[in-house]
This record gives sequence, structure tokens and C-alpha cells, in this order.
Amino acid sequence: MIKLKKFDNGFEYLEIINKSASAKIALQGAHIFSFKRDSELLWVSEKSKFENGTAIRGGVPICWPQFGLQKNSELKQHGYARTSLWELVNTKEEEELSIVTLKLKNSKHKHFDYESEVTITFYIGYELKMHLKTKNTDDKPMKITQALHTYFRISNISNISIIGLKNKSYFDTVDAKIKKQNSDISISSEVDRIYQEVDSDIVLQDNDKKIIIKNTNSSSVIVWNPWIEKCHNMKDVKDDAYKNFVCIESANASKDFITLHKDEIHTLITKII
Ligand code: TA6
Repeated sequence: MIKLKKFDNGFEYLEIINKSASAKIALQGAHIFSFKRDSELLWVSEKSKFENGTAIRGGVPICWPQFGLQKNSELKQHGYARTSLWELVNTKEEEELSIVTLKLKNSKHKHFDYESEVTITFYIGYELKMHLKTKNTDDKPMKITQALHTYFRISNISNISIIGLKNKSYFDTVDAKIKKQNSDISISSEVDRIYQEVDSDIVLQDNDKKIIIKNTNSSSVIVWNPWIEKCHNMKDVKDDAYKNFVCIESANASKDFITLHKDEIHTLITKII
């Protein structure tokens, strides 16, 4: 079943239910903010506003056509796709799998003057798969960075370990230094890192629960947890929110940027198992 629903303020989302899982996807941002199989996989802040013009804090924000902030770009942090309206263009339903495609309504922007077609297809089954596809339909070459900025719900930040990034080098956004990851990751302070040249699956181990993240057409992964002080400074999260989520983001960021010439297509794929 796929139904269009609304919050009291008119904010629209799709509710998807099948035999394997259920999901909720806002039309603003094509932003999935719930994915439940045995239990909920995504974290959303209790203080998040579901209103036009503000990105939902949690779920999977789509950062496009820019991840983070970039020199010589007037685009806001993480671009504008997450606060823009998308439209439903295709659905397919089977007993255990629902496929939903949304298209960004206006991909052209005053600070990103390119004609393009941007779609995301969600495969809602026991696994959650997302295909973020960009086609450059402009005459000039187009450069993008992007991320599927997934907020994973966790039992407690002290219980998790992130496996698969050992020996990778990363840009540490906290002190702006390039470093090397010497072990699996556990988190006990602010973490904001862009890992490069990642070619293996990532495993999020949370006590005895295991989530596997498989990325295709992407070699950069961001790991983020704001920890105590940053949480205090964020208006849309509770002070202790840092305990309940970790972001592991499937990206084309930093050196892993994408250049598309006319009619070229790039599809960033992430599969969460
Ligand atoms: O992906 C990590 C990051 O870029 C952090 O630096 C942090 O700011 C986070 O994303 C959230 O960004 P937002 O713009 O959603 O507040």
C-alpha cells in the first residue's frame, strides 16, 4: 500500500506498507524519515519540524548538488534538494517490495545554473535501497558533490562500533587535518570525518545488532556524531540526542566529486541490509 498523507500543517508524505517493511517519505526533500522492518532503523529528532523550508532533522536528507560547504560556491550547506519539493513519478508494488520514484521539481537554482534531471528511487523491502540519479541535460559540464546523509538509530553511542574503514585516510572536519584510521571506529567525542577511497562494505555493530551498508558509484563515506557541545547548539535536537544516532553517509564528496557532460548520468546507490 502506498498512500499520500499529510500532517496537520499540510506537510505531505508517502506512507508505504508491505509484508517486509514500512516507510514514510516526505515530498519535501524526497526525505525518508521512517523505515521499519523488525524495528525502526532511522533516527529522527523529537524536536524536528516537519514544515516547508526546513530540512527534517534525521532520516535520510539528500544533500545535492553539494555536500557541505564549498569554496567558490554560494550554495547553502548540503545544497537545496533537501528543502525542495519533489514529485512522485512512479510506483510499483509487490507483496514484499514497494518501489517508489520521486523527481526533483526544480533542479535549476540561482546558484546552480544547470538543466538536469534528478530522481531518487526507493526500494522498500526487507532491505532499504536508494538510487539517487542525476542526468546532466545542459550543454555545459556540471560538477556535483552529494550524499545520502543517513541518521541511524542506535541503542547508545557507547554501544556501537563501525567496521570497514580501517586503514582509510580521512579529512577530519573537526580540526581540518588529514588522518589515517588505525582501528574500527568507536565514538566518545565529536566525530565529523570524510573517508576517502572506500571500497568495502561498512558494518554498524550495535550490541548484537548488525547493519550492513553497501555503496555503489561512491568512494567517500562521512561519519558524523555532534557529541555534547554541538548538540547544545543545535536548535532542533535535544541535549542528549547525540547518544541515540550516528550518521554514516554514502557520498560523492571531496576528491570523489562527479563531473557530468551533456546527457551523462551518475547514480549513487546505497543498500542498507
Ligand atoms: O555530514 C556531516 C555534516 O556536514 C556535519 O558537519 C554537520 O554539520 C552535519 O552534516 C549536519 O548538517 P546540517 O546542515 O544538517 O545541520
